[in-house]
Amino acid sequence: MKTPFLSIIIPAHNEESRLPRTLEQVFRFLEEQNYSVEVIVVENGSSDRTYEIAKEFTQKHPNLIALREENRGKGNAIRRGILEAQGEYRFICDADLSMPIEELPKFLPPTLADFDIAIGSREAPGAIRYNEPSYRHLGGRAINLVIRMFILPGLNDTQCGFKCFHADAAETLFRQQTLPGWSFDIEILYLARRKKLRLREIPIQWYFDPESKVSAVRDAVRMIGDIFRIHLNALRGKYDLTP
Ligand SMILES: Nc1nc2c(ncn2[C@@H]2O[C@H](COP(=O)(O)OP(=O)(O)O)[C@@H](O)[C@H]2O)c(=O)[nH]1
Ligand SMILES: [Mg+2]
Repeated sequence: MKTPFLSIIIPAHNEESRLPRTLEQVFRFLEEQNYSVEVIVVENGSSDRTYEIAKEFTQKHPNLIALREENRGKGNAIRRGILEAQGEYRFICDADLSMPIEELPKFLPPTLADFDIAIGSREAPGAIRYNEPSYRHLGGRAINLVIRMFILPGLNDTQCGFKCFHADAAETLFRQQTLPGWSFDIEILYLARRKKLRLREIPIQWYFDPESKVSAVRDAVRMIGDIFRIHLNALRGKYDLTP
């Protein structure tokens, strides 16, 4: 296949219940688009049939690639998918489709122009959150406050699972990624800012899904350690930060 316009990267861990419906919705949507696209599911560490299900879908959809990553963690899966992708634009998409796939054009030309990275935001003006219990929203806001105070001032939602990268930005940033887990977004956005890439926040519609793999307390504590690690890496010259 010649370079596709778009690669959609779906990280999947124990997603046998959510993945089939998501893939069906994604491919139904893509049938109506007039650009070339590849879809890449990256599974790791599952104890269920997630990978087998993705493989089965490849028989119906030749532009679907199912990858199994050896190293654990969402960050490792995303990095593998992004760097194996060929698309001019590379879109990360959570397997629960908590953002309806119909929102995708907001992240792409011709709707969006002059950007290197476009991140879905559940906080930007115009965003709508559906069904989210207030304790979850509050927890998320507390984590975001820490992120804004210590590493990414001004960014009101760094953890949303829907982000689009131009191929050049994707290659530059993900080759430098060191974090294997949930905090990879923070490292990538930190690098993007230091490198003065053009970052856009896209307000989205977002539906709360109670089936979450994030453990509020454990992952929040780990995230604080990861913020520290990013600053340390930068101080030690581990990143290429030239704009
Ligand atoms: N490949 C891979 N995907 C993961 C891992 N952990 C989470 N994910 C995926 O990350 C996405 C978001 O997970 P979800 O449980 O919906 O988290 P939440 O919406 O942030 O609460 C889903 O597509 C998960 O399958 C992991 O260790 N490996
Ligand atoms: Mg989710």
